[in-house]
Amino acid sequence: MDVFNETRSFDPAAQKMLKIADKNNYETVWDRLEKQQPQCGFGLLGVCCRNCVMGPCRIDPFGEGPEKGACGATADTIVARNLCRFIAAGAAAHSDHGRRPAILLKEIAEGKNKNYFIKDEIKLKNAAKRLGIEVEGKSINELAKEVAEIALNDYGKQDSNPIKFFQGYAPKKLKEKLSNLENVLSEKLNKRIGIIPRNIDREIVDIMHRTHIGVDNGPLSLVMQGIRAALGDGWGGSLVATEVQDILFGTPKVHSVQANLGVLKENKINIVIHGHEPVLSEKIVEVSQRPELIEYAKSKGAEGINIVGMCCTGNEILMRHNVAIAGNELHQELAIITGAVEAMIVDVQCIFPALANLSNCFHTKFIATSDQAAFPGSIHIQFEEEKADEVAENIIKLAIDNFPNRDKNKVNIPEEKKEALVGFSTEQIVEALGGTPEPIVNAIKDGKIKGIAGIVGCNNPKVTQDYFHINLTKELIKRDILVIGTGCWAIACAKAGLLTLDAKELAGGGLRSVCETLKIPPILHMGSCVDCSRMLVLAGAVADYLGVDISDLPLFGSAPEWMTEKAVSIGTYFVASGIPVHLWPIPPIMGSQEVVKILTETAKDVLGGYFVVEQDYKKAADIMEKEIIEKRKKLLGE
Ligand code: BF8
Repeated sequence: MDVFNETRSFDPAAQKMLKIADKNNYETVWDRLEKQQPQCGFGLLGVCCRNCVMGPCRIDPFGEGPEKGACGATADTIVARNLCRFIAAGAAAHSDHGRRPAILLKEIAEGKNKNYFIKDEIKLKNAAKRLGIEVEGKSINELAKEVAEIALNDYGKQDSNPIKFFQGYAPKKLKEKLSNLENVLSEKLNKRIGIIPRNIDREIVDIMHRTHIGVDNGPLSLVMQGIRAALGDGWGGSLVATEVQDILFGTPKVHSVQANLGVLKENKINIVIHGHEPVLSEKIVEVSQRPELIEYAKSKGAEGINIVGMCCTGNEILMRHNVAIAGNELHQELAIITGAVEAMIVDVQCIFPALANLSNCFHTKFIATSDQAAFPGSIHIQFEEEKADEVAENIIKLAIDNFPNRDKNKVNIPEEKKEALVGFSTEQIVEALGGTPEPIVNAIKDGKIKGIAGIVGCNNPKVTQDYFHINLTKELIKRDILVIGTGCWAIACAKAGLLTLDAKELAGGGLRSVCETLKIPPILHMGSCVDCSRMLVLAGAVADYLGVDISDLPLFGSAPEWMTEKAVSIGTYFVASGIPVHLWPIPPIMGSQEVVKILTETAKDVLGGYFVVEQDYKKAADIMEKEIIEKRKKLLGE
């Protein structure tokens, strides 16, 4: 038994690969994190300010050193400003992702891009209706242009009205609640407070402005702007990404794929697509099936081309195609260490720059493709939407040409892989329910299901990889709580074999019977991290169906192994939409009692959602279950 590697990952495939890494001195994220110890205590508490060059300043949390920065900013101000900048970066990453497909949709509608076409006309029409567009008598291209223009306008308009995506998709009570809260807080602080997003980009710029030295120093005012930017992500940028990608590439349908490093094939050209944006990877999947490329692969001694996903690009592709997923965030280096990857193709977000060096230990071509992302040491092949077919073909050919360079002595593909049922878009869940949320509502009323937990987020080498994800999920289904989720959590569950109909055996009796009736697993994969918007839309649909606020529903969120700024944005828009959220590790806010109070107590009073931090998965499940039971009772008037 390798205890050391068991503390690094819960995944047997990862443990095997880490052994190989140790033996051969291949450096991984775990090694680099170890070298960072001890990490900066000021940074961990959020009390370090680098927003001007009178600094960097830091506040002594024990009251023995400086209590204020050079400008006079207190720990409360500094922590709130840092939190806001975290949210701004996360919301920017998600929302900028959404902009690309929206621009592409417009270009297709105008006939300017012939590489792509609209796959899901029903989704387009539904989106148009939601956005208040008259559908009758219009062509598909006319509708696509209007939807794209509304989306792009939500990024760029200068009036103060709510963004159209929020207006069209958010449930009634949430809109009322946030509008009332704006008035109440404005009166209380004697200062105008806005919470409903006016423009997806503007709320992010607003944060960068107000966190500049000498602007907003009020913790509550700052946190509210953070919430506004996060709502602009959840009900804006991420929602645009999900909706438009569904229109372009098809709304996911339930199907089965395989997950974990065992999906790499010894006899095929292995191409790993990693990152977040599916525009190029959709093309790679499509082009890789061309007979002439398969023949070309055979001419180099391979039996074919094996495209597999990693992280959220992987999730996007797996949701819409029968494409296996090699792993989540902490698997990205391990995939290369298998020695069997001809090319790792990356776009944006969550991609370790360390992949460049590691690839040099193998024959793997590390190929960057986005104009926004540079990875020193990588090969850059610029992706352009209008040349998508050509770029995809060039990349695949490069991978094929690299096959003869594979060193058979270095190939170590672990056998681990599991079947996983995926593709649970909101539409598929509603379809499984027979067209209305009624069966789920009834199951909650009957007590067969206590409520629903949405789990999201990353891996973080500070937490044993997948340990919290898997154990919390099992604990929740055992307690008759249906679990839905996205991102690296979903991949963790897929690798652990939890995304199957058989997983109902691990569920409590009530949830098991619901799974049997509806023929669904007790754990539903809803997509990539931008697809957390699917969870919002689903929660909103149930709230509107019952005529209640989302905060009245027995729901709880969790990000048990989070690490990115995007995860903070997601957690914040869940909380702002009325869903309490559990987090582990602790976010860098503990240096301010006031910010902690706003996020854990004030938020509960005014939004219904709030944050809670817990390191132990059983205790986290206790907290979630208790709240869910209370909400359920209240909802039923018990
Ligand atoms: O957007 S879960 S590590 S891959 S941030 Fe990144 Fe976190 Fe994974 Fe996807 Ni989401």
